[in-house]
Amino acid sequence: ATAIHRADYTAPAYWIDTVELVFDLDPAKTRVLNKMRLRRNGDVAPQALRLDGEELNLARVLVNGQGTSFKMDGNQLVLENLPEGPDAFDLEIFTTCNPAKNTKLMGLYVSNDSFFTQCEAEGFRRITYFLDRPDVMASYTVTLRADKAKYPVLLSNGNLVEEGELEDGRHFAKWVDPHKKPCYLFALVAGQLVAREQRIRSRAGKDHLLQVFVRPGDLDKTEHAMNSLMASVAWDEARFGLPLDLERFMIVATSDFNMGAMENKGLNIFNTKYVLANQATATDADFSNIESVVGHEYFHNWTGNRVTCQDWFQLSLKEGLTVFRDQEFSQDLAGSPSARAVKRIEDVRVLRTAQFPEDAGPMAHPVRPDSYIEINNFYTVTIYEKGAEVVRMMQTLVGRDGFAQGMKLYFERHDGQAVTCDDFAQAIADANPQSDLARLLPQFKRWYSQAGTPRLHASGQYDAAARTYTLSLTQSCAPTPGQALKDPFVIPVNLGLLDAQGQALPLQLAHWAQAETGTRTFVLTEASETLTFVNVDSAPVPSILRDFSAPVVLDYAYTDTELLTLLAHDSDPFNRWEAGQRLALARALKAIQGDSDLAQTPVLDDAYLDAMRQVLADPTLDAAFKELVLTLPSETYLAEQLDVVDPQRIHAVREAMREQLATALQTQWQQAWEDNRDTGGYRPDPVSSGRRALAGLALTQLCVAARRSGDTVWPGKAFQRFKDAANMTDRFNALSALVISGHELAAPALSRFHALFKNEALVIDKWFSLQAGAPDHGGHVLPAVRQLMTHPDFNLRNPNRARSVIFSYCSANPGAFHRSDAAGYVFWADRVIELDAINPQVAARLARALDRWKKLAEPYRSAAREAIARVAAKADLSNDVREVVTRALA
Ligand code: DPP
Ligand code: ZN
Repeated sequence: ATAIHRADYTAPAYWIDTVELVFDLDPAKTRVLNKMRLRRNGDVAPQALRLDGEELNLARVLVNGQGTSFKMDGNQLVLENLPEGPDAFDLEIFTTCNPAKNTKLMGLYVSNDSFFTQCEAEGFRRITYFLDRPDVMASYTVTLRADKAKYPVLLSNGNLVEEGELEDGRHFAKWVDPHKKPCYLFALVAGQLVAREQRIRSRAGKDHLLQVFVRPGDLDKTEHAMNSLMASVAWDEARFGLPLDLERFMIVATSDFNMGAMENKGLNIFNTKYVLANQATATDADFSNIESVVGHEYFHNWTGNRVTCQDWFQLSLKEGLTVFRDQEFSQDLAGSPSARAVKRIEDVRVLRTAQFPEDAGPMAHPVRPDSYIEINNFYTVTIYEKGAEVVRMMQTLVGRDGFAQGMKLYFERHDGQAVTCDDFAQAIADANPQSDLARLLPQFKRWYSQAGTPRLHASGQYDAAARTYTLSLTQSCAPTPGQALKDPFVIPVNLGLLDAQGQALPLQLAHWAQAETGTRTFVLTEASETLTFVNVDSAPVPSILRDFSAPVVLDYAYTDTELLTLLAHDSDPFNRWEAGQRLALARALKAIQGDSDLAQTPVLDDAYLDAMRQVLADPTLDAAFKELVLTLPSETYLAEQLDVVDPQRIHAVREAMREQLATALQTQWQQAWEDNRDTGGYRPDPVSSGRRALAGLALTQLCVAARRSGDTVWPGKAFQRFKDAANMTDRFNALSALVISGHELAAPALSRFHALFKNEALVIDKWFSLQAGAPDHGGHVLPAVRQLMTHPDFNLRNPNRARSVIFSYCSANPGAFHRSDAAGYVFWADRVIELDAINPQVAARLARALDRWKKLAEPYRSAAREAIARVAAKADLSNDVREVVTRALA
């Protein structure tokens, strides 16, 4: 496998204007007739046509209806004797493939007796020979033929123009997509499906048909997805003036899917996990994820499909922007400032627990990478979530209206094109010529080219006599693979100052005519800068990086007193939450780095516990916010703060903190439970789901406290709640409380849960995941995981199921995975190898579980390296896994 470099990009030697595809669908042998109209790209020197293909059986190639000579070069079909000159010519290729044997779930595959496709990034070449690159955009006409009884529904992109009967019980459907598209947006679906339908009229007065297709029996779980789709259509028109450009927009759910969902033009294909929900089977988190993923895929229709990527190095052009859009969508739907802040905190938590480690590890890469071996490995939190932060910073620098203007210019310039991240940034800047973004654009774009999480070091100096406050800001960024030195970034720093009582202080720089109140954005561009504020009446507490205005680590030596002030009074909810996290973090790190006996020396002091008591009892705070503040930093986040990681010590300290918080705040937890246990008729809105989240945390804490005291009342109540709950959120939270607290009632509850939901695959995923992710008590989790893998419901070939057991253990349960006997790593290596033979994309994700092995303390470090080396020593690894383990060992 060789690396592909961004610098090597050249335009395609041929354009494909039209594609006519005819499929004879059969699980074991599907026949594909591909008739294309091509022409030479006059801008490129004449050369052979090289078409990509993978695992195809080639039967025939015709040029302008005549047989022609061709040769194979690896996976490419090479045609050298094509008509010369600028005229278009026809190329007809006839191939067959075997969808039933396609366990990679890329290209055309069978799931539950239906056909689905996944073509992003390079799956179309598994369907037919093609110029499988996003800058080749063509018009598609697709005819599907299949047995009518087995495959009554036949779908592809665009509009249905014809359908009818064929002989032998077969039928056909013909679809025409009115928009040109790159082949990664091609899709087809065939099977026994039913649809929820909704007709809508847009603001512009156009009528559209929306459909959500699922297997018969799942129709009662499609209402939320449809509502989310309607909300998405309305939002994109209202916020960005972007209408739905198709008469018909379809979503189809499949239970076998590598990713979350896919934005194929007019025919989105979704993992069932992000479509199916009703209150009996889905949690509030599921409802919220469905809303954002439906939004995300829908928003791609403009940011991704109408304007697509020139090459896959530009992936964040569509993904960072579309994540930003789905985040804004969810925030706008959430409504209240508090609910918006909750969403922001959740998003930042993902960034910090997943992207920051990626940026500090062996797979670190810029938002726009310079090279890759396997593009599937670059669908990362850096491309998606950090990419979204980069777009968010642009909006901060040009303002919300300025950003909307920038988007408008972007579409005016580039609609129908395949473009680059530069083109996007240029459009936003050009629409805002007076902005800091326009002034600083080349430097700002370092966010696209430099990997690594910058550190922002801040320190403050108050001069009482001069009534000045000097804030020094210094930035740095650690080396990442291939990038030893970094130039300074453009960092928008949202700032406010508080006095010791928590009142906002006016902000006034020396050269300002007057003071400002509230939050101001200061744009840091140098390695070091100082801000001197004048007319400052008392020593301020700085509230830095409000709303997390840049994806950086902020170092500021806050005192406890300052943090308590921010926690109690900051007008910025994000920094209130952050202050609480910093208080917990400082205590956790001290205990982790010390060697105290945790049974003797409490990790948490009264100052912290009192502050948390006050938060819990504060009637002005929303339950959702309280739940976030009262949730301790994760083990993964704690590990990232340390140079040398002892996962067992981290786990022990965090568990001790949890127990202490549970015991010391029992009265308040009981009150929180009583106040929030009944949220009335189920609605997945932010207020009531916040209340359920807080009630769930309270119940867990009360069961944890009971474990300590031996009390049986709260576990009994949790069991009762588990049995009586009127919705999955409450039921699952009660079950989790028993599992997390390690109570003996967990076992009967788990078996009852399985019996209740044995026919609901997504609920059974939760059942597996909860057990594989449970806090380890004396090493019990790994044997339990091995046992789960022998359960009749376990199936390694189904990505959701594999993730629910193996990933929940290896990637999401550090305290159970990092065992001093190395058995967790042995298990990991075996599963990576086993999965790689089935589905390399999923295997490579699992391979990333040991990304941060170099930080581990002994004996974990050596054992982890040995496990990675064992995987790397395997001769026939996929490119996907090979790239991950090679980089890990480098
Ligand atoms: N493009 C898909 C998404 O992020 C993933 N392949 O929506
Ligand atoms: Zn996307």
